[in-house]
Parts: sequence; structure tokens; C-alpha cells
Amino acid sequence: MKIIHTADWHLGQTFFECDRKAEHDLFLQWLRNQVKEHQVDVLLIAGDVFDSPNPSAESQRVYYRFLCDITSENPHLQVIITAGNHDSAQRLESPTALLDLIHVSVRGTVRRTPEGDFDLDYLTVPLLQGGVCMAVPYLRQGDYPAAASYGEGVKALYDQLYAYAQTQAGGGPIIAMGHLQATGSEISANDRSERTVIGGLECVSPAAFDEGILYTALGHLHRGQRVSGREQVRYSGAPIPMSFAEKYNKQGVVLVALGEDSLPGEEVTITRLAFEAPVPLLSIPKVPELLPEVLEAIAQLPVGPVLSNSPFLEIKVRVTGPEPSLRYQIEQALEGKAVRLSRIALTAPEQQVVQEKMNYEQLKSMSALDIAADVYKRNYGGQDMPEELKSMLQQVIREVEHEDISY
Ligand SMILES: [Mn+2]
Repeated sequence: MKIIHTADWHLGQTFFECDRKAEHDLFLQWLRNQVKEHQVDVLLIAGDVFDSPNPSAESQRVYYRFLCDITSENPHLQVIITAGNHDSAQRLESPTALLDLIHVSVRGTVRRTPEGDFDLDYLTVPLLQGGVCMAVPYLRQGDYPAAASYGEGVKALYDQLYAYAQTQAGGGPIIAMGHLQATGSEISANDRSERTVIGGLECVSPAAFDEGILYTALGHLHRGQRVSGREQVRYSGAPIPMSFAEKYNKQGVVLVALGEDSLPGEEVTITRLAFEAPVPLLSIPKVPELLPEVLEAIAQLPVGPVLSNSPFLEIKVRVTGPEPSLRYQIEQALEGKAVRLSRIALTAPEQQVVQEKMNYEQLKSMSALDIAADVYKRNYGGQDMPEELKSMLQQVIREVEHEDISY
């Protein structure tokens, strides 16, 4: 049995206001070719199909077009899709009646039986070739048994489900899916899209995935990787980089071949299929420099028309104080260059100095001016806010306080 594991498409994502449809189209075309070429039996999409719980009509069209094409090109293909934290679980599930007809199973919600137990049968998707898939979507509070922590609750659900899956597999293989952050995995630095919504303690131990599960297909982290050294518990990673923090990630999908008998302990062959990002992410200079050096680096960029595959550009500038004309100067320098400016990242020379974090109570007790002065200090290497700026800001604050602003 051959499986392709992918996740975190984030259809509809805009990259600093740039549309990414062209990139997604190229990826989906490539994926169609891979499924055909490798004669894949099962395609697993482990969550975050869409970037938003309320995807645009265009994003939905791309998604359904893909499902229609891939299933008509491969009549024996089975597709199993789970919802991620970015998806609307209910919305993703809503066309189930039609999708079932083309062997596409979608699991977004965790349901209860009339007795109030978890509906394990709903999450256990039979594989057309024999065996089952534990199709677990992103789990929200109430989707798992009561436990001391999110991680323990999630593990308890996987344990229940695995016990049930064994009764349903008929001796065939058991595979699993999940959309979660596993302990022992690396996240991309500063990646907002990977952060979960429940707070900081939502890691799940890889022990949640029983050794008897032949392969666990995970989504949520955008860097493809195995988890805690376990080859058969993996993140496929996102097919295109979702932020500059991901520019060194290798994108692609995972091809999994289960042996003849597909029994636990049997050899499973895992291959990464690399997808070359169609739009490069460019970050200049190598390290943040002062504006004159930055402008020089910009001058080195190739001249040409801006196309839909021109690189997304991040510019890293070191600043020692406010520079109101900075953006203007950079934009002027970029005239005629074959790049799309996405982001100007400002750093101050001593920003690395560890500064004490403040809590909400402390912030509430400070005046707006003190907060601004503190932020200034943090952003500009410990320098105090100049008196002139302070008095201007004070005036603005006073004016605002005297206005009746309704939100
Ligand atoms: Mn996610």
C-alpha cells in the first residue's frame, strides 16, 4: 500500500498582502503528478487545508477542483482529510455526503454517541485496501477525555481510539493522523501560523502514538521532520514556505510504502518527495545593516519586471533611532528591481539584551507615555526617548484623552 502524506497547505494565504494562488496551483499540479507516478493508494491531508476558517470562494474552488481531478485521474485512490486549527471543522465536513461518493473522507469534529462517549467509530476510517486510519482532527477542549493537561487528554483519546481501531482493522494495517504539536519537534522561529490557540502548554508526547501504528501522519508544524527520533511518526511540513522563518525548510510531501502484509513491526519505506518552492524568499543583507549598506545591497538586485514568480523580499535594517524616511528610501531604491518587497525588519544594535517582561497588571499601572518610553528603549538599544519626542507624544495623548473615542 502506498500513501502520500501532506498537510498545512494554507490555501488562500496571502504573503504580506501578496496572493499565493499561483504557488498553490503549481503545488497541486505537482502533487497530482506524484500521485499518478507513484501509483498512490491513499492520500492523507493532515489539517490546515485552508488558511482561514472562512475561506474565499476562490480557495474553495481550487480545493474542490483538486479533489475532483485527483479522484477522477486515480479511480482507486482514497483521500482522507482532517481539519487543522486554521480550518473550520464543520465547514470542512459539510460536503461529506458528496465527497464520500468519490472516496474522500473528511473528519473535522469529534462526535459523541447517544450515551455521551466519544464516537470512536466516526474517527476510524476503513482503508479500501484493508486496515484502518485513525483520522483525528485538531482537538479542541471537550474533544478529549478530562485530564490534567491538554497533552494527557489527547493521549487518552488516541489510546481509546487505538484500542478500538485494533478491533476494526481485521488484522490489516493501522495508520493515524493528527494535527498537534508533538514534544521533541522543532518549530520555525517566530512563526505565528504554527502557534496554537490554547496557550503555551499544548505539547503532546509522541507516546500517544502506539508502536503498533504503522505510520502517523502529522500536520501543524511547517518543517518536515520525524518526531523524537521515530521514523514512522512524522510531519510532512508545508508545501510552500509560510513565512521568512521557513525559508530554509525543505518543502514537499512524504511517500510511505507499507510492505505486502502491512503488519506492525514490518518494514515501512519512507521517502521524501521534494517540491521546489516556485517563488524564492530573499532576505538581504545577510545580517541587519545600517541604511547606507542596505541601499547598496538593494542596488545589487537584478533589474527587471515584477512577475508573479518574482522573489518575495525581506530587508533587514539596523537602526539606531527613528528614521521616518526609511521606507521611502528603500522603496525608491527598489524601483525597477525584479522583486516584491514583503517586509522591512528593523533591529536595534543592542536588542539582544534580555529585558524584563511585564505582565498585564504592571502594564495597567503605567501611563501611556511611560509605556511608549519603555518600548522606545527596548527597540533602540536601551536609549532613552528624546525629550522633544516625549513632549510631542504627551501632547497627542492629552488630545486623545479629551476626545470621546468610541470603538
Ligand atoms: Mn496548524
